[in-house]
Amino acid sequence: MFDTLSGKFAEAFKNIQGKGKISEDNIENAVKEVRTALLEADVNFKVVKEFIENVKAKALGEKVIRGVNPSEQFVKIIHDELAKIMGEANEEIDLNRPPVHPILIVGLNGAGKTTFSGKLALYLRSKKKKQILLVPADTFRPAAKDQLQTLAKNISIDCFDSDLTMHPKDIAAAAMVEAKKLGKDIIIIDTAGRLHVDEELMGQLRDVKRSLEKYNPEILLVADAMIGQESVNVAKSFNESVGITGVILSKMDSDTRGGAALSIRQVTGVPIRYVSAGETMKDFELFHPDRLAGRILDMGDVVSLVEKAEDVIDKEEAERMMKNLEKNRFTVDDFMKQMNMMSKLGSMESIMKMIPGMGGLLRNIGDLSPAENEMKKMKIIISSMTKEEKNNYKVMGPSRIERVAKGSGSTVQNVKDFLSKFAQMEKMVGGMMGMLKGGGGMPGMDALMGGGMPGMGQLKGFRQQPGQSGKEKKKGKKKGPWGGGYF
Ligand SMILES: Nc1nc2c(ncn2[C@@H]2O[C@H](COP(=O)(O)OP(=O)(O)OP(=O)(O)O)[C@@H](O)[C@H]2O)c(=O)[nH]1
Ligand SMILES: [Mg+2]
Repeated sequence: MFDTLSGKFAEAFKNIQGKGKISEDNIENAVKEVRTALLEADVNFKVVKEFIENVKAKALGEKVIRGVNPSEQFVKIIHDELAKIMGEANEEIDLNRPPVHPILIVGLNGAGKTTFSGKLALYLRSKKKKQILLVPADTFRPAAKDQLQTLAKNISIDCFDSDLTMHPKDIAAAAMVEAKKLGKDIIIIDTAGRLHVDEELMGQLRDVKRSLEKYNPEILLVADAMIGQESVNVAKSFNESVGITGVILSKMDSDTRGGAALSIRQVTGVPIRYVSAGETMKDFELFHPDRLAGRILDMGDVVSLVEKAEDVIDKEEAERMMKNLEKNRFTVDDFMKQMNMMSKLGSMESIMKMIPGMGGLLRNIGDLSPAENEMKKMKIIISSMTKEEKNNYKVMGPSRIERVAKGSGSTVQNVKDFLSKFAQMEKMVGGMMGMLKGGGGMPGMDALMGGGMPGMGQLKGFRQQPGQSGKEKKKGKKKGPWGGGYF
């Protein structure tokens, strides 16, 4: 997502690097490149035009701030304007409405309505402590009811047993009654999709909306980010014919150029509220324009990374590990648990993109899958080890090594390699803890990130790639606490 756009922006900013101050002359090329980058990302041309005018006006009106160089100033202007066109800050749905509050999910065929209905239900229950009833109301395609029921069962959320011979507006009314009886706070109504914006469907949705009018329903449009500009037109049509209160961008994990995210708010005036990014129920995020602008400009998104980490990291487990580390104990079992926590945060690539400056580095590296595969192989080897072995790998003699190799479908050499790498890591961890106790201070973020994350050692070989700044090259030579390059 946004990879090409980020790369193009980085190129554009080179135009002003090293310039004394921003002038009409020296920003001309940069602005031109920014414009092309946005158009190529499939951003609506009117949005681009306004964006460029605002950027120019701001850049030329900007006072020269002592100590801030022009290219940094320019990047800041672009950042703020990007956030502005996407809506500045997150606008979540109003959750303080009296129960039962209806949420209607609408959108084209296959946009991801049913999937999103499940994700939203799960989020509202686990984060907002709301009682939810899911309501299938797709009367065009009977199998849609089964799909929602199965999904609801998987996440243990109640699903209304809709009578599909009824009009969706009557289904909604019946569901409201049932929800009140069950003490629910919110009902999420999953509606039918059509291939194109179609008057019959629009009429039906208007009827449902009208029947719920007194409850002030939330009408959320699920827009497929993969179809770019087209999803902007869809949002416009739905808003004009039904009236929507929010947009959800779905399939943001796919190879989208970003046009939908950057245009919809500006074109329709309706806020983008959530992002659906993946097929599992947890691939759900609040839409934060400011953070997204940061990600697009390779500034990372540390706030989201920390929030995510707080969500998935088991605090007690982490504290137990820390205590062990203080006693200079670092076992294979600990290593496995750390790797599992990492995987819960997402793919290595998605984590790295949230770290400032890593986006550019990633573009040079290209593919992180070798490191990711290496991690998978290690996990398989570890899972073939016994508890005793995981607690003390030094008991691993030739016969145990052979058994683990067989059990994990790897070679004796693979297992030996893993053990020697682990021995190295253990030594490094010991060294790091000694340093901490000796008052040497925390190793810097760079050290932690450079070699501390399992799999990151893989990056070492790529650090000397052309196009990198001298600063990054120098950083690459530093060794992480676990030594880096242990793959
Ligand atoms: N990669 C990815 N796939 C998604 C996402 N959301 C939905 N999908 C997939 O897209 C397909 C359609 O999703 P549904 O949720 O059934 O879409 P829908 O809008 O309910 O479709 P209809 O009810 O037929 O109109 C399914 O294969 C989903 O797994 C997403 O955020 N990312
Ligand atoms: Mg559906």
